[in-house]
Amino acid sequence: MKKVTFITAFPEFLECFLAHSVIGRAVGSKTIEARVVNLRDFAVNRYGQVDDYAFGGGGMVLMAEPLAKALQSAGAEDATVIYPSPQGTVLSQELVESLAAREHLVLVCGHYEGVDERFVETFVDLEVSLGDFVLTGGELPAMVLVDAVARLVPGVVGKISAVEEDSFFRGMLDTPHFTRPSTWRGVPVPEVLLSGDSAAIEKWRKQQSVARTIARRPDLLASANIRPYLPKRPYLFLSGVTAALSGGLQLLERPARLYGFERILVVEPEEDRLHQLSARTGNAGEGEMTWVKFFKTAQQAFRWVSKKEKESPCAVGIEERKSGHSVHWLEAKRRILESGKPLIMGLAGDLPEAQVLVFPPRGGFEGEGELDPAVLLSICMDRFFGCR
Ligand code: 4G0
Repeated sequence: MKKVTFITAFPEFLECFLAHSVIGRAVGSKTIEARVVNLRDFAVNRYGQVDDYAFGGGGMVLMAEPLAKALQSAGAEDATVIYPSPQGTVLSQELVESLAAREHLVLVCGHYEGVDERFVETFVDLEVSLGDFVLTGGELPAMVLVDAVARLVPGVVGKISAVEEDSFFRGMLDTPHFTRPSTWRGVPVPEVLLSGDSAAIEKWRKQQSVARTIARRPDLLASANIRPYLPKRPYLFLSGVTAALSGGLQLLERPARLYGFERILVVEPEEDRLHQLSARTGNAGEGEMTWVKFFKTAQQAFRWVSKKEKESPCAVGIEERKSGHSVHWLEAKRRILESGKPLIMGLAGDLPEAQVLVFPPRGGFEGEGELDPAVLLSICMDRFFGCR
């Protein structure tokens, strides 16, 4: 967004917003070009009338012609015309990001019962709502939207890292923040923040984000990328049979890396088959000797993880068929976060010791047979650890 135009019957209302603080500086430095068009300059009579009674009863409605003339005066041929209204699609950070890529935004600020629908149909590209509540005018939502978009424009917010961090930790709530004094009215700042131990601080902040998201906005977990919030990288667990099946191990290596897994653990009690499997991995000769680890029993694999992570792991089993004990993957995602333990993910059939069992994926078209294990595990890796 380089240019923004507000069309409003109350131009004074926008002055403070455009003159002060972060937005004020962006406008002052011409990082953003802002214009306010006074709707009353395009009134239908010399009394400055821009609204009229709604046909069929109801309150006042902004007339189409003054709005159309105001829009024309804004030179907005290539602009994206946005109309804030309670009937719009709800604004989200995703929508804010896509709007930041537009050159010129025009915000049409409605009042009373809104604007003549014929203007909306003819000129408005996007009707946007901030949420399910009603305000006296569209000016505040227009300013809110522009504020959210403006902070994504390079040069508007000084610390670009702050903006980037928001998107990296996208989808989870922020951690609490504290500043001096270290004790205020008898309430101390959490000790860890004063410790100078940056690893411990990082860990604490992630725990806080997780706890708050689960308590306040559990709905966010559905689309949140939880990988950055796990205390440790997860492990992928495969039995020898699964690993061998239609080249499962080779197929799963790349996705396991893509989704940030620490290791693939393969359990095969039979010596010959173990040798065959290990010969087929890219392990030898590529300087990645230990990315796939082989064990004779699941117990050994679990003990190896416990020792490495200094904590017993939490095993999550993906079912190939729904059983009575399994949970929805959203519930599993929550439990994984809450456990705070190193995670081992595999097929339920391969992991009799799994603490959490997850329903198999469903497409709504049943009766097409079970999925190939590599496909099944890839789908689940994306559900649990994919970026949205
Ligand atoms: C259009 C947006 C604009 C129609 C605008 C009101 C809340 C929001 C306005 C109406 C607004 C929001 C039909 C009352 C101006 N209030 N939730 N007020 N009607 O974003």
